[in-house]
Amino acid sequence: MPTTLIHGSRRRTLAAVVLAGAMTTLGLAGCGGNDDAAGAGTPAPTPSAMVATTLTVKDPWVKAGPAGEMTAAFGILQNATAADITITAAESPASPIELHEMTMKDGKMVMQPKEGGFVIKAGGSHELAPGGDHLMLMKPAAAIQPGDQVSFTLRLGDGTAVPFTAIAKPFAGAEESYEPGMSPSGMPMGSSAP
Ligand SMILES: [Cu+2]
Repeated sequence: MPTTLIHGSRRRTLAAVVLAGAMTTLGLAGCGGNDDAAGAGTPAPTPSAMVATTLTVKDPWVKAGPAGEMTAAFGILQNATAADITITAAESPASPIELHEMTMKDGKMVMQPKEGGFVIKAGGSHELAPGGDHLMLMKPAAAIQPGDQVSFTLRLGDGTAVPFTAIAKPFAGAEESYEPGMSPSGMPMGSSAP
């Protein structure tokens, strides 16, 4: 019996110490400010991790259009690294952005959010083009005029941010009302992408 009591009291002491420790940590996190918050979010901010990601966007452009109307951004995503890169999300001050793909549904090409994001194979490239994968500007806050520079940030699977700037161009084929007639064979135009 005495042994049990000792064990019991030791447990309580340990628990109290652990609890005190947890409270101290909580207190620090609450008052520590931005340094703590930033450090907690990034597992290992080593310099090598920063340069390991080399994703570039070649010839980026965005379809000019009026405020409030969906439009899309395109370009060629190039992966210069030896590992596949996944783009999980994109942002822009100009509009909320979604990653979209075109798919055949009931004999018609329609667009939908891309499950799992855009994957760019190691050493490869992935084209975002009208009729294929694209960055959808869901609701531009202001009109996008030809010649405008629109900034974007791609979010990669490892949390890396890849900023790029696209130039606005007029484009006759309305991405969001894409019809199979645009391609003579009726094949999805995105199939020409590598
Ligand atoms: Cu779309």
